[in-house]
Amino acid sequence: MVPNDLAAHWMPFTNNRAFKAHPRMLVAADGMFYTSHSGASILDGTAGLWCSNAGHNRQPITDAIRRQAAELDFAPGFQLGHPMAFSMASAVSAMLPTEMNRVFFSNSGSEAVDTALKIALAFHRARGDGQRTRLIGRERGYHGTNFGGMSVGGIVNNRRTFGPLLPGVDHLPHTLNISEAAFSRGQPEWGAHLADDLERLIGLHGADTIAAVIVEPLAGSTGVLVPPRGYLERLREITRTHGILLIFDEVITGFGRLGAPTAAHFFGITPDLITLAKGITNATVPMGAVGVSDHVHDTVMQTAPDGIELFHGYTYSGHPLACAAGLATLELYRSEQLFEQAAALAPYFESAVHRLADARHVIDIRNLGLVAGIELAPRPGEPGKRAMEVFHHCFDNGVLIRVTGDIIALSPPLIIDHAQIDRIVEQIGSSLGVVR
Ligand code: PXG
Repeated sequence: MVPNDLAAHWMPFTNNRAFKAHPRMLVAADGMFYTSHSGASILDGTAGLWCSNAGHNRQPITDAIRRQAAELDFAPGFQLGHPMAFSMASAVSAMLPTEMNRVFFSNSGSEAVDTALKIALAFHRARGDGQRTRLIGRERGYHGTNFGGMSVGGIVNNRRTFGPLLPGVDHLPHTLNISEAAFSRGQPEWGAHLADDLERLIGLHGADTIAAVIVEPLAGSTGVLVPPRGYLERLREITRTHGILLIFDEVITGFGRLGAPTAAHFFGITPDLITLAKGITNATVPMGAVGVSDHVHDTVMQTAPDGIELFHGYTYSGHPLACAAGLATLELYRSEQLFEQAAALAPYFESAVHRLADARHVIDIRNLGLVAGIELAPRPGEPGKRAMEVFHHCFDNGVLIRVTGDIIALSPPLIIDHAQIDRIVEQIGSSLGVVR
């Protein structure tokens, strides 16, 4: 083994050639900080990848994983069970809206999304409505990288290489409009009418062909798209009227990101299915989940013939280590009141990020909960370059941010304090002063 040979690892969503020419490695993490391979301390402005919500190296979680590995490392989950999976499902469902009492486990957000889409199809078929197979996503939506999620997703670079994808998919328009809603604080006033586009798609395809609509309540990956006031309410109303299931992809918004257990709580809107991952185990062990409303679950169960009711699952659905990590994580969120803490921090965070309104290159800032997007004007002829240089400059000066295109996205651990928020904002400000 050659420890410093970088060739074999084909890195995900990475400019491999650039990285391998100039590697930036993380070798340790604790609380709000990473340690880089050169020993530098890096303030984590992104909770890893929107996932280490309680901060890093939290002892109750790492202890639980250690204990579980020594006690029951793995148990088959098909036709057999182990107690932690049932406890974890109960703990997750207790955190979900009251009508949502069933949980199906996967190992990632992508798998949670494909699971939710399949459950939606199974639901309609169970009702004798098996012609409802169409799935509606949204432009600029990100639902992971498996075929279902990629198909309902709305990111051209993630789609164009991989053929025709799922048939029978259509997309709503995205909700970002900088000319109407620049520098909005919280939910923009403009844009609720964009949900009415669903009526157009229903007119085009027929409601009786549509199984589900999937959206991120707040779109993270494609640059922080905050839902306009009234938009999600309207989507809920239209889907309910037409017997279409509504799926909230809460892989990012679940577990306190908006200062509530889920975005469904935050917005007061209950979808039929919720996809979760990331913060479910504080990102320590891979795990995803789908929260399923009772009416969806019961319909599938009640009409299934004797035998396996849903032909779906993964070797590692409800893996013991993930369940142990998840139970310790949910308990930590509760005992430290981290969702409430995030809600309390949100106004300070909002004022801090909006201080960058006059910084060089900035054309928009938008925020909700502990999420912010800072959009830069692209450098002519070099889209994405400017933000990538800001990313590198921040990293080399001890602050981890995330960039997508020319948008900076911030999503710090919920344990961040005021001084650390200021530090991140000041670093971005000075990096913006340096890049061309
Ligand atoms: N849905 C949503 C809303 C996501 O944000 C996924 C599904 C897929 O999850 P997995 O666990 O399969 O990766 C995601 C993932 C970024 C970034 O920087 C965001 C994600 C992943 C990696 C980077 O914005 N979100």
